[in-house]
Amino acid sequence: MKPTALITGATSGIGEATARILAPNYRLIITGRRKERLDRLQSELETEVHTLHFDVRDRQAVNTAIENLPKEWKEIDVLINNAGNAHGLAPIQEGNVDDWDAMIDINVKGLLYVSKAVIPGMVERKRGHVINIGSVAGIEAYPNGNVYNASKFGVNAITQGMRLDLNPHHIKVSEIKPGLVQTEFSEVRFKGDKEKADKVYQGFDALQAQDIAETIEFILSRPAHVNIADMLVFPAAQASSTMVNKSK
Ligand code: NDP
Ligand code: 8X3
Repeated sequence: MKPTALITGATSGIGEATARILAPNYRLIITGRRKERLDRLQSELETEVHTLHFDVRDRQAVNTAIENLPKEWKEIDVLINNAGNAHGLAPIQEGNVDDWDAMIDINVKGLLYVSKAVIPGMVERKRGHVINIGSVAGIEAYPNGNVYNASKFGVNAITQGMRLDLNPHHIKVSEIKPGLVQTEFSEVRFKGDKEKADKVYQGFDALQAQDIAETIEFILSRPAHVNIADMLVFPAAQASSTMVNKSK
């Protein structure tokens, strides 16, 4: 039987592309809040798919969904903690506290809730692989990024901690830190302002979700004795959080 991978945030961007690329070799548990998108993706993927519909901020909903997985879906081999977003882009003194709550609650606490629901089973089985989607924003702050940066620095710290704590249990832990990827990310950050979002990716060739999905596939396809612990992936035009060559 194919191994089972659970992907959070599979309704768009990196998570959706990852589901599509893993489908030939994995059974998939795909999760997100937008149920109709999960249903559509399920109908398009040529593998066994189970959908779970929850907000990662809702600890009870996360636990209930994962505890009540049908028996044949309980053994999760791969967890891809991808769900997340930026909300707003403002100097610290002008930041919207609801945006701050959303970023900490989704990107940090949501990742922890899903991990806590899935990892104990991996420990019991003494096998598994956790891939956390961090960001260049988690190793280098940028102007107005403040709390989004904090959330991704948090993901970086959690990944390092997971790798130490899960080492005795034969569980691999990896982090991918993408630079600028053209997804729904900026539309969410700018609260649906598509024009503003599109500007982020003008003047250079941004990464596409497929590029990150391919790195996930690469990490998962290494032999059992290899763990790609950490990967920083930029578009060729990007040199740092703040330096992008937009002269195209
Ligand atoms: P998208 O906005 O396209 O996708 C975000 C995904 O996260 C969606 O499937 C969304 O599903 C899910 N999600 C968001 N909030 C919640 C929530 N509260 N509960 C459950 N699911 C949620 O963005 P990306 O694909 O770009 O983002 C994926 C990850 O990559 C994020 O962690 C992001 O921080 C990270 N990243 C993105 C970069 C970029 O430039 N795009 C660069 C570096 C890292 P739904 O709305 O249906 O719940
Ligand atoms: C997403 C990349 O630079 O917009 O994490 O923060 S950035």
